[in-house]
Amino acid sequence: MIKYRSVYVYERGDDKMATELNSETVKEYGRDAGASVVGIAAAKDFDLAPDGFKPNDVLPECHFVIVLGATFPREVLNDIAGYTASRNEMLTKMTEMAKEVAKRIKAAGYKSKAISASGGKWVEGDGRKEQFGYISLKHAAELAGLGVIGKNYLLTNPEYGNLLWLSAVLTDADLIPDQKARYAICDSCNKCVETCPAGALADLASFGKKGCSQFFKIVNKRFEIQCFSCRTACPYRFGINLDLENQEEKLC
Ligand code: B12
Repeated sequence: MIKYRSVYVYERGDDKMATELNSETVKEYGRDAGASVVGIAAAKDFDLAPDGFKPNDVLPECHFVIVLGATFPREVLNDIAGYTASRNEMLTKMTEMAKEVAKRIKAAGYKSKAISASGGKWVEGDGRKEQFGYISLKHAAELAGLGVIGKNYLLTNPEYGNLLWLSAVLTDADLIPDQKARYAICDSCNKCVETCPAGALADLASFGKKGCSQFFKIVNKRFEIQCFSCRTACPYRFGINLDLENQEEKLC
């Protein structure tokens, strides 16, 4: 067996050369690709995801989900055109990052599948075709310890608030999952729910996709996202001032 940095090269039963990956190595792949945060979730913990949207539905051999997150400048929250352009750029970047990590994992001899930041399948529902991601990236990020999902239905991270964009990589490599965050946010705060012009956050159990989608518009042949108040209304949009030594802390 040859040790190279934190990577071991060994013979697999199927005679294929494989590099033994560990969690730190794949996180390094993520950071090398440009991610600011990387977490690992176990595929078996997605039992509450609907059938068809579990990691094993996408990659049957999947054991772990590596979740990548990166942020964008706060200033873009000040105008619609800047926000839309930055969002488009970030979604492309996040997808590229996932592809890069998946490629390196594959090169090490493991199965991998990139989950793009915005792609998904179109499914009939609610009187129209709706787009669903292959897996829910924010649930994946929550399981990977990258933060908690607030009433605004967004993943909120201690360092980057709700301004993270996400992508992921599924793999059959044997990794160690991160611990789920144990702190809670929101409590009696209802700012996002009250601010949402579509009332999309009124029922926590069912996000109002249709209402929210009305703010994704084509104006003068240009795509515009005209609302992101679920992000800006949150007191923790730029981060949660947490005492991470004491994760039981309650906020808001
Ligand atoms: C389609 C889509 C939309 C649609 C529908 C949104 C929706 N919430 O369903 C529209 C166009 C309306 C939209 C709007 C926005 N979106 Co959007 N969207 C997506 C996309 C591409 C797919 C979502 C999806 O279908 N997931 C799969 C389905 C099955 O999951 P779900 O509907 O969320 O899950 C429900 C159940 O199925 C179940 N569930 C599903 N999986 C699991 C797993 C576990 C473990 C559990 C317990 C439960 C569970 O729980 C949910 C409640 O019932 C994702 C990228 C992705 N792949 O996740 C981005 C994504 C969720 N969007 C994102 C963002 C930022 C937005 C906007 C803020 C954009 C904007 N206006 O600026 C808004 C606001 C959304 C909000 N507050 O939730 C980010 C969220 C980042 C973050 N920090 O949380 C994502 C992750 C994109 C990205 N790559 O970063 N979006």
